[in-house]
Amino acid sequence: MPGVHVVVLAGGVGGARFLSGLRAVAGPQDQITAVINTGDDLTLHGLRICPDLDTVMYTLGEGIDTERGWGRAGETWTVKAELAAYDAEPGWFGLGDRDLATHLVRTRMLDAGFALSAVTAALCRRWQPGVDLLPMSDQRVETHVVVDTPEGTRALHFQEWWVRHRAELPAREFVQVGVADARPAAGVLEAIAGADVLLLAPSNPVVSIGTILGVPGLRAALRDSPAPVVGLSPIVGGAPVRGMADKCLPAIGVPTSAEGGGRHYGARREGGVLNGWLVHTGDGADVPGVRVQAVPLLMADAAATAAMAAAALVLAEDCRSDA
Ligand code: FO1
Repeated sequence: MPGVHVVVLAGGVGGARFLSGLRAVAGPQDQITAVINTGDDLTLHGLRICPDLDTVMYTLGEGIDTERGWGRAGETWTVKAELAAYDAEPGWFGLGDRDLATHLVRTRMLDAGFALSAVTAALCRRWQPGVDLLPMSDQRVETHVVVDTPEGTRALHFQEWWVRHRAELPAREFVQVGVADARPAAGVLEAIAGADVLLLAPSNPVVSIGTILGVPGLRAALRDSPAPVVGLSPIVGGAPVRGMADKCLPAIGVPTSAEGGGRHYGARREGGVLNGWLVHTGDGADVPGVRVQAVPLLMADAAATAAMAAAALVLAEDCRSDA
């Protein structure tokens, strides 16, 4: 049987876990392309940091700190302490010594003129993630969060909102700075056009999947693809499994529910992107025009995550017969 090409849109921690489950159920002939959110990226101490790309690369490359879900296993923080000794701001974003090597190599290659997609491929030669790892765009897109502060309305970089303020400042709006001038990264449109299955990982629908779908041309590529599009709900039982989707969805007027998420992505036949929507067992979701199925969606361990990925592929085949 010829291999299947699965293209997955994903963010960081949830996306990385899901991709490891998908890789586990893929056959040797199958190909997986991961299109990763870069709206969380930031420049600190002169270094370009790509949290979601690194989380996926480290997770699939077996180098992730599984407790934190980000950064390297066996990490040390000597440079961080030295920076603090110099009062070198910001101190609220933890850069580990091992992790710094990734940012140094990435920044050097970007400064030499390599596109982020080429830099990512070079870094993956070390990590061998077993999937083709692509940034959503080779142009810089940065998510900023509009919040009210005692000093007035401010736009914070997503990382400052999430890491420094733990998303405690109510988000009024999310703005993807630079997205209007961005284009899908090299290889992204080709992968989507050649996909047999398209999946939206259980990542944040606003700042991860939403940011990817906001790159000009990307949403249209999904809709024009002959492949079925299946999404997995990141909201289980009315709350996000991890992360801050519940702090993001109200800002765009979407209920924090499996149904809200599915309706937000929308049915393909009505201008949205979904053919199928996987929700957690027990979560109802009426999403007109979309085939909804309930399966366990808690990525508690490798077996559960693999079962989720397999269910997504089965639903995609059911949807193919719909198309
Ligand atoms: N998250 C934190 O909560 N605190 C940190 O100090 C922190 C540092 C950090 C460094 C590199 C990296 O790749 C990720 C890091 N993260 C940290 C996680 C990051 O905020 C998230 O992975 C995503 O951006 C949100 O999904």
